[in-house]
Amino acid sequence: VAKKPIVVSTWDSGKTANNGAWPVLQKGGSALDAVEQAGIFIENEPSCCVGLDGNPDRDGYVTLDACIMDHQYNCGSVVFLERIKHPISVARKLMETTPHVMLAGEGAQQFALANGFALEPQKLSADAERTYRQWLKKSEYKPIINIENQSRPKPDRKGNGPFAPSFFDDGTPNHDTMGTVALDAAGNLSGMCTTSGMAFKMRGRIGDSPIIGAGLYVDNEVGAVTCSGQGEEVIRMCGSHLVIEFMRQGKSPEEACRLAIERIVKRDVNRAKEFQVGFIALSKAGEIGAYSVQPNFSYTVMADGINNVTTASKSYF
Ligand code: SD4
Repeated sequence: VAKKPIVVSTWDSGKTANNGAWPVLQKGGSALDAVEQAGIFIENEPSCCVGLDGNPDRDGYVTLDACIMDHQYNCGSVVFLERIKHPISVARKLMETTPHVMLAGEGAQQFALANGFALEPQKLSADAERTYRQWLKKSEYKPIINIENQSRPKPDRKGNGPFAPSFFDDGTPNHDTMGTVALDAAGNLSGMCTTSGMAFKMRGRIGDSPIIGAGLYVDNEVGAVTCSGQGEEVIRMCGSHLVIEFMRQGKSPEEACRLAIERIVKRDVNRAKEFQVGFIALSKAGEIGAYSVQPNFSYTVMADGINNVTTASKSYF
């Protein structure tokens, strides 16, 4: 159990997200403000996996999904959003100023523009452009198992940078999502998830990340859960909500994540060898747990001002 406030984010690049959240939490700010800042920080990070610098869909367009949820079941989500830098803030605006929970595509973009968000140029980052061109040679959609830490070399193209970018030197896409959950000094939980989605997805494809109950769920009586990996597998089991319900039944965060992963794998164990899903869970009491299908699912915990990358100690395979 870590001392609150606490912020936990997926992957090594969770360090950047946590760095956005921490100043808010440290000052006694709300978990909601903290997770929004986490989203903004990671959406601003050019060498990381989410936001407008992420990988495009198979037609060459970056389409973004994000959601946010507070301690009172308020939630907001935007999907298939193009040319807007901070989908997480659009999701929050939607949550706070409209009766709706989800907005898609053109409507989401219109809403963003009406609320003062700028329309960014339609263009790929240099890295995404290079990766996309390479992908076009075969144009084969094949989600890559997200793995960081020990099993692959740290893929730093420029020879620096503390975390894995959205693709490796050989052009293989890495992950493309950031999930963050936080517990503030007042004892309230919130969470967010932001993504450019699986690289080279079909145009219009939506994963789990912006779906409340799949990529994110917060129940202030119980805990906050988010995840990363193959979104379709998470959606069919309502992954994050499932973890919360196991926690409500008294399971620890790690056990709850394990049970949800087992549910996902059980559908087809052989197929599960080909994909990754990893959950992180933070309980109301400040316990943290994680579990994944494949080994080496990393996440980053910040408490007491220390931002620490760790790897889920257990996985299904
Ligand atoms: C998706 N869950 O769009 C996201 C992808 C992801 O690391 O998590 N990548 O399905």
